[in-house]
Amino acid sequence: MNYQKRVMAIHDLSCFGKCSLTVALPILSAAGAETVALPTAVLSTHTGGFTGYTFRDLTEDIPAIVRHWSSLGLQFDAIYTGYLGSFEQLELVSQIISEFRNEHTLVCIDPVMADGGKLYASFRSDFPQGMANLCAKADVILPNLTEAAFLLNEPYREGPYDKAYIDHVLHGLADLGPRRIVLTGVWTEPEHLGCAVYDAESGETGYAMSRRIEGSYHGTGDVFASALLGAFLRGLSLRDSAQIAADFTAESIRRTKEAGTDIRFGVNFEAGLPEYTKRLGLLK
Ligand code: PXL
Repeated sequence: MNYQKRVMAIHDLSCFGKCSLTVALPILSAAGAETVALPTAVLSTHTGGFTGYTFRDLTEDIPAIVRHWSSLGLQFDAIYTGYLGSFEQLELVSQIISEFRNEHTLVCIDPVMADGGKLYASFRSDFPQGMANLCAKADVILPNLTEAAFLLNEPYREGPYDKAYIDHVLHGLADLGPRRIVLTGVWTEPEHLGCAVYDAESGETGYAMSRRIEGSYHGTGDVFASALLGAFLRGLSLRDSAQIAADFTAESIRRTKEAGTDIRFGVNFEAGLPEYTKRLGLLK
């Protein structure tokens, strides 16, 4: 009854700009999970639209941190990864999964590497193949449509999308290995934006859509993925978790747009945390 789930969150710490760990920690805490942070790098800001940011790579520290956790006998209910800066980190994460996975561990990989049809500038063109190999070890992956195209080594297609194309992408991604797929950035008409979810075991596909709010705010992929994982770890279905995460993200964007905040500064998800916690049944 009082069992608290423990998540290993493997992301960078971008000090300013609300993404990766600064988003994953508060959202997973609001979902009642214990979050153990494995920082892959420390940056003064994220890399989206800022210049002159600092970047300290922590790849060298990871093996010793993990060895210490191992010596303590720590067990994890989930391993959750986001932005990974190098091939070396892909390999390290793969080793961490092999070492810490047990039959109850959910491995959730957000293959952060691309958006809007383009690979992020910091990644080499062979990175997607390395990420596809890592995704083969996941239980759940959450690519956007650009990342999905790179994982499948197919050309990126602009929306609107039809269900036949979405099914093709979902099935192709499941063929890489993960049983559950959450494909983000899906839209069939301009008013709504959301995601498609696919469970390869049951063969079921579902959609979780929200009203579209224009503007490309930084860190929303991390807000969505963290909110979905938090809900899923509470025992909600993947589709219901996706709907809660889509609504939480859309509401955060709406609030931020209304405030006129610089799109690089991230979204005001904090104001939505009480409502999120309520929807998970944790607050009256
Ligand atoms: O939100 C994804 C992300 C995470 N971490 C860093 C980033 C980005 C996207 O640009 O730059 C450092």
